[in-house]
Amino acid sequence: MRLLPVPAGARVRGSVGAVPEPGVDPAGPATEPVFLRACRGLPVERVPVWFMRQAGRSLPEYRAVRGEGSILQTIARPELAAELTLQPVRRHGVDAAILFSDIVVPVAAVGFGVDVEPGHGPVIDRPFRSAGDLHRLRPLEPEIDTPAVLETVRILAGELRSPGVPLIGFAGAPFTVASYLVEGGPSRTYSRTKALMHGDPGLWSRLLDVLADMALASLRSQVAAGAQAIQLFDSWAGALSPADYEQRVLPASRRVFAGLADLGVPRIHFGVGTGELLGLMAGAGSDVIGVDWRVPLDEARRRTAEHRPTAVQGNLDPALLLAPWPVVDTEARAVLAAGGGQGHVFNLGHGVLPETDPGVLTDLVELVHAVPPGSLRPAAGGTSS
Ligand code: 1CP
Repeated sequence: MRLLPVPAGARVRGSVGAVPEPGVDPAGPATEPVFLRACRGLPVERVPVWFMRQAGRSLPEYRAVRGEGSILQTIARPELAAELTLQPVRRHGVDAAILFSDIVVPVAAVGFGVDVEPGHGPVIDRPFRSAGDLHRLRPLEPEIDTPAVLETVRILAGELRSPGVPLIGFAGAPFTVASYLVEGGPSRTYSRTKALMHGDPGLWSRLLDVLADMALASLRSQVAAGAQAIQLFDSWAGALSPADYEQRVLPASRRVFAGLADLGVPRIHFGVGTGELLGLMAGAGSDVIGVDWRVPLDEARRRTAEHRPTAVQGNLDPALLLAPWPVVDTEARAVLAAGGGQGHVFNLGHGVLPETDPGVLTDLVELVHAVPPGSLRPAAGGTSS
């Protein structure tokens, strides 16, 4: 497949619009993309925006080229994966691209026996049940085990250089990946996972350590190949009590963030339903805290202030994109106001729903870009407090 270049300036706003001339931006180097500056808490000329699951079934051009079968096969084709990553950048003019991959790619790559069923999610052939399963999770050697992913990152780093749109690399956090391995697939209760966590704490902590090493190796390799920021998805951490999270999950995630510190790229930490965990999650050491729609961003800043993350990311309820536009407009402006205009990366509270009208996403990007950050009241209890 031939990659279509990102047309200079078309919808890609990274290099057009109200960007100050080089050298006159008090925020620092005007050449640093607005998404990266927002992640670092620096002043911005507009609030940057991207969407979790921005690639995918909401886009007709995705359905046109994606084909049948498991997305693992798609991820194994660098030109196709790069094209799918670029589609939402071209269409919506978002301020960041997210690599087209999946959180189960590293465990699949070391041969644990994982597939991703269309419309369902990851499915494990032989779920993780006992200490005997640990040897099935050998250390990840990214250049050998996931060469296609790294080739995709390299292609994208080249394609995105001139529009100045950063690429976000990602990995699943140890808990969320462990939940798939132990449950055997998506779960509502995480009962087997919690039973293992409490029934055999030693094995649980060894499992999380192995998965932390894998996430770290994968993320470091993505950054080395050209990713300019990373996100650790602990999507299902919200299923945990604060005590379980703190004692049995947080240490492994903290190790992942600490192991990335020397790279100097913004590190984002995200989970769903994590309102009661935000303070603890901030203690894992990310630069940016991703927040779902249940907690307003100014309140999220208060809950995480002790650890001084440089930015918050979120948090419009993705379901609201199916409501009439005036609702989207009002709610998006409320998110912007709570975000306070600085140290805020606009996003949804979770991934784009497949039934979302892509035109609404494009209009939402325009709206976010049109609101001057200076007009947004400073967030109470912000990071400077
Ligand atoms: O634009 C993008 O974000 C696309 C890249 C991407 C990302 C960031 C994909 C492709 N997957 C992911 C991460 C991912 N995968 C997460 C963390 C983000 C989140 O919370 O949504 C999780 C939990 C998964 C696991 C997974 N893979 C699920 C969830 C299952 C569950 O437990 O409810 C599903 C449905 C998949 C399949 C998948 N991954 C990606 C796509 C485009 C799809 C759907 C493809 C298909 O239906 O065939």
